[in-house]
Amino acid sequence: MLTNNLGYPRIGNQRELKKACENYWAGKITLEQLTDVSKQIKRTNWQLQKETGIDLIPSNDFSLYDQALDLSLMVGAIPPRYESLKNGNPTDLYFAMVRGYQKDGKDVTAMEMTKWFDTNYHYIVPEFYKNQQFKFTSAKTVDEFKEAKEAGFITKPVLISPVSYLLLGKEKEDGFNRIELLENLLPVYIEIIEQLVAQGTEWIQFDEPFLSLDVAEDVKIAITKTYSTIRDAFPDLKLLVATYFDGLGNNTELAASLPICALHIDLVRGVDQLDEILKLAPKNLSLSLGIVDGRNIWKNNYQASLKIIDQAKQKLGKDRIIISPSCSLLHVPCDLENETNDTTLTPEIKQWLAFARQKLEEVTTLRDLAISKNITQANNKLKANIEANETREQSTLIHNSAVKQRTAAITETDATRNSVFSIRKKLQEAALNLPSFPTTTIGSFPQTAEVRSWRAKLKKGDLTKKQYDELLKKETEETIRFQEEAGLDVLVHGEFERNDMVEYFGEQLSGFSFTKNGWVQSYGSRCVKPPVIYGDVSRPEPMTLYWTQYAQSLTNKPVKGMLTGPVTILQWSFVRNDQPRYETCTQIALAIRDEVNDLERAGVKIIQIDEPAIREGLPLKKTDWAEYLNWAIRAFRISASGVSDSTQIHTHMCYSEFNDIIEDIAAMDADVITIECSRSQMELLEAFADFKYPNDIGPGVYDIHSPRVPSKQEMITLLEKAKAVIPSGQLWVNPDCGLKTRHWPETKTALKEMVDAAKALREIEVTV
Ligand code: 39S
Ligand code: ZN
Repeated sequence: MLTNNLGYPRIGNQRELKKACENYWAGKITLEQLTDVSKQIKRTNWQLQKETGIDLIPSNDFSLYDQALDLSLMVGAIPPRYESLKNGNPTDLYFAMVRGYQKDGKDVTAMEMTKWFDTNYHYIVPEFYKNQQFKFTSAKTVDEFKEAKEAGFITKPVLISPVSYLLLGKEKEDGFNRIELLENLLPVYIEIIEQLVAQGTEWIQFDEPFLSLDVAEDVKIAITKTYSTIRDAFPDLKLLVATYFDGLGNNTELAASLPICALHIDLVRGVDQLDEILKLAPKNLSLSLGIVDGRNIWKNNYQASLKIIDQAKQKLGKDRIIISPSCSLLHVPCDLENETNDTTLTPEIKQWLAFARQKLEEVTTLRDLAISKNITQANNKLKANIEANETREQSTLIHNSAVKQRTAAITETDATRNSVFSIRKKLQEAALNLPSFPTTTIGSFPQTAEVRSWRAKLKKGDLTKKQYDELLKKETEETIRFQEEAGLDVLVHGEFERNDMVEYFGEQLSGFSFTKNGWVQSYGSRCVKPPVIYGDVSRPEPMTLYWTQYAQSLTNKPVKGMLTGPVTILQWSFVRNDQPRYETCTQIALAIRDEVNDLERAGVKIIQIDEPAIREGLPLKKTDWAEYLNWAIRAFRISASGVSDSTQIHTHMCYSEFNDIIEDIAAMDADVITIECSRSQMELLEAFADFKYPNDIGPGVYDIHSPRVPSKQEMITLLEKAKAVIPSGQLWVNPDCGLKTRHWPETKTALKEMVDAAKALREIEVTV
């Protein structure tokens, strides 16, 4: 019975990679220094996995930015617009593809980024063209295998499979289906495997996450073809195909029939697939049991896991079983032992948790228990595990009967605005008196190193709360003045007091706990520290009133109140697993509703409730969508429907394809939705147009995830595209996301250009 890991967090225990990348971009360190940091992280991770007793240790799970981008480089899928950068250093080309490039007379946009299935991780979307040819270009996979070997580790290279890679991408021209490119792509994979095998690779892991989704017939054929081709070329290679984030469903038979050595299944998300797969597994197939939750931070329940392992063991025998986490550990923080502050994370709660490193220990302990290896030690661990889980079940921290009564009493009226949108729109126009094509931003302004350092000093005690507030007031006032000067119509306070849009709210809600170092990669160098929801949620006090009111006191223009919505708070936290997610979400919805109502009472006329995560929360299989959408949309409506008709509710969404849930987005009934569109050149709007989306829309015209400054003309072009499909009276003008990751100089220039673009459109309106 082997132990296996699908992927380890690559940011480093103290976010070393994040810091090194950002320093490299700022020109503060050399490429060599960046490479050294990467090597150090990889080596530490391999070492740690080996010491923990993991048999199949992954390589190529490391990435400087993203594993899908790595693959695009590997197979030479470099979009034509980067042609002029190909002669320079490959790392700079790599970063230009995700950050854009605006230097030495060159001006190239970044590639699109979107959510990795239902996670808060973002990958870089491959771009495909008709008859595209692929070419073995980057040898990263091979180099990393060699690097590990030289350091004394024989690793299992991890690659996204060719079919899943094609499916993750997008056709950039009409007239073909990207799955047809498999024929051109597969030979490049064969070349890479050849090199790996020549280096001594025994096992290769192919990630095939689309096997957990509903897939079309041509995809199934492509998958079968892929593995039979590889099997024919490398009969002795041990191929492990990894599926995760859901059960195999209708693809079970297909998966079981593949000519591979081992199949990995997610038994956390899809425990009920085990019976079927055990029935279908042919004699030569091993099963990798994804039994330790790679998506959440709760301790494993050994007794429950052992029952499942035993069921598989009885059918397959111990030699055909591999014990694994359910998916890559990329989605959990590195090490619980980094949490040493008892007031941030109390010992009572800490004993219920396991991070990446602890999860690997769980994997080896479960293996030991299942085959009676190291048995005294393993039995002690089992006893401790039972005790820890019992303290959680019996803890008085978790249940609050007042909260439970309140969610049980919610009615349909609580989830519905007083009047329909057409009536609200007139009342809001009268109350706000905005011009056509009103301009606004999504909420945050640059979180400079200085602003973050004030917060760090406050935490250390080097600044008093009063000094900290004074500094924030000054920053907020300057931001209000800038927005007035730039001519924006609806202002925001800038959110300088917030560390993160979810963590900030969690910190003020009951039922939440935090970590000091529980970082998880979100995209590139950007990380988040998801809060831990361990108990019933309630709001002891107003959370945003102070800063919103302060900002409004500085200006006569309307200041928008900024909140994070219930689904997003749920989705971007580690959520308790002892009650259904909808129950927790409804509790959060009531807390946000209280905040919305307090803001209205304080005179705030526009309130934005961000729900960027609503799409990523969708279950992977369509049959499960309706149930999720039902409670998720209702939660948003509960939070938004306590206000009068003249109060304008905004929402914001980004980084997802929304086309397939457009009706549900409309059912949220926000007065205005601002939405990410600029990287995809307004593709998204077609769905809004086809459906005749009834309420107001602000399609983002400025891609804020790149330091590149768009020109007024560029934004006018995007707005013209929007105008062609959406009536002008419904259009708002705004960036496609918050500005917290940007610096001030580019932000100022870009926003002024954006306001000028809106003004140009108003002039055209007048002349017409
Ligand atoms: N998910 C969440 N939770 N939040 C989001 O905003 C988003 N946005 C979308 C989708 N998913 C999300 C895109 N993702 C960041 C993170 C995710 C993003 C976009 C941006 C981001 O800017 N993250 C920051 C980063 O990686 C960290 C933000 C933070 O928590 O740099 N900051 C803290 C603060 O400001 C702590 C910052 C910090 O690193 O207080 N402190 C230093 C330390 O702890 C010390 C500070 C100093 O001395 O300067 O070492
Ligand atoms: Zn956004």
